[in-house]
Amino acid sequence: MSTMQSDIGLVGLAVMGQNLALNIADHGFRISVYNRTRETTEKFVAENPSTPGGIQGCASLEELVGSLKRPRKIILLVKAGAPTDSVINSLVPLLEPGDILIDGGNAHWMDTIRRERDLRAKGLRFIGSGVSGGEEGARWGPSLMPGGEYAAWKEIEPIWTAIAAKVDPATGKPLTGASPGKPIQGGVPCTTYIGPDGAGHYVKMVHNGIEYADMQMICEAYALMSGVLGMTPEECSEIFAEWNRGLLDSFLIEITADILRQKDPVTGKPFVEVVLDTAGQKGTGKWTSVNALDLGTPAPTIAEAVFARYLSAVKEERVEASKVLTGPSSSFAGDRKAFIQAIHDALYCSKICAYAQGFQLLQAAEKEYNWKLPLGEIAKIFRGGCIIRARFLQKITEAYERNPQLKNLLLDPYFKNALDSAQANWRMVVASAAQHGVPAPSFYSALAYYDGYRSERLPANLLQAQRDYFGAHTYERVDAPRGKFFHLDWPEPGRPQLEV
Ligand code: NBP
Repeated sequence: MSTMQSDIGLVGLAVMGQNLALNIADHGFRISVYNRTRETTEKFVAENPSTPGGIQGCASLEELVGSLKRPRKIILLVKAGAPTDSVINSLVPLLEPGDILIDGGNAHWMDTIRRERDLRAKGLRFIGSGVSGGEEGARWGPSLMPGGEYAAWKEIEPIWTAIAAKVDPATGKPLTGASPGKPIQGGVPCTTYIGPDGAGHYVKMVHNGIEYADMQMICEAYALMSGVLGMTPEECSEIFAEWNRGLLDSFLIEITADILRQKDPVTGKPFVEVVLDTAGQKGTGKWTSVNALDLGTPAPTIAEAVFARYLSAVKEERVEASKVLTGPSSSFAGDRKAFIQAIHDALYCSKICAYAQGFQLLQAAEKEYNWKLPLGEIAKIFRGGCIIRARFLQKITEAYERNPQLKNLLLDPYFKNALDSAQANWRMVVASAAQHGVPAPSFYSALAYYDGYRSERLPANLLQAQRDYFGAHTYERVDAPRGKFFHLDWPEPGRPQLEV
């Protein structure tokens, strides 16, 4: 065993743990690593003998804890849920007051709130840090969303800012080109202190909810190109590649262009045509939607994206239904080029709405959990490393810089103008999708959210009257102050109207 003390430790050497450990060691920090299955640790250390910082393999948690500088800092990258609690329980007796545990897994934020509170009672510090960007992000620079005690954050900040993705300060574009032992130098790091206890994991969850919507909207654009215009995957790929040079420039559009031109190595057919149309999920989109319902905040486009995956999952039922249920059989007779531009605009407008909903949810969570979330900074750290990184994020950053009190992104002048100029096309695409029977739930829902949010008066007046009628739930009047409730003594159903 080496006598040299490590800067940080890491437990859990699956995909994320191995890549994050290499990233940390590349930045000159010495790291001790431990994995429950010992062979994994031995193989990993043997395969990576020389990194700038050095990697020390540990056969036990005792050895790991003993190898660290004080206060000890240990990252957990094990399966979220019970395994995380199990590792924490094993570590607690080995630690000293002031030591810091950092959970980099996809924990539910309420678990993080609980763990932080329980560990604080034991004199230990706990950071729940969202880590976004998958395997590639972990290796070359993820977006990192840490929440917990501020002083504990200050202890890990030098490592977090070193290993995070970096963006160009002038353009906001991610800096690329890192290689083993040669990480990116300079740039603005994609990490910032998010807030107390579960705030970091909460923001990571909402990031994932937005990611669900982003992916679904791109799929709908593809469905319209193929379903309405009859375009081949290769033709769609060219359009996405072109869009990636404009306003929609983003990681997800870029990989969509790649995927659509990929051939299946077995059959030679376009790869997407041999992939079964049922989507899986790990639950963060559902958590986001459930929490939006709990907090009473509209996030319909994010929820639609989750429901779209559920609908995709009932494949056998859909195959049966397709033989029974009918739809329109209209063919497209318009200007194809103009329609493609309209799909672009519909995607852009819907994307603005999905982000507006995600950020509105963050604002609701601030009130619910007593946080002060740095919304502009959050948009900044999404610009690099993470799955939703996009040129567009720079505009959200600028919106919050212009007005830190912004109530909804739709109200920012940049986004208002974008919606003004693109909405005719957006409406046309939604109408065409309905006319051609192509399901585009996130486009529809985003448009309904936009129209609902900009409505001075919604039909909730009738709804409230219905509630008062059958349940005496009371109603507020347009000619009385808000918060003053009335009840009408309704007649029995079918009886004559009340005399006035
Ligand atoms: P997994 O989520 O597949 O977890 C596997 C790791 O957990 C292995 O190291 C395994 O050890 C360890 N583990 C388990 Br399972 N039960 C354990 C226990 N009771 N005690 C100790 N160790 C235990 O790994 P991953 O895909 O690398 O993800 C790690 C975390 O990062 C997860 O929370 C995940 O949600 C999150 N995340 C993943 C991604 C991604 O793209 N994969 C992105 C962002 C965040 P073993 O080798 O002995 O079985």
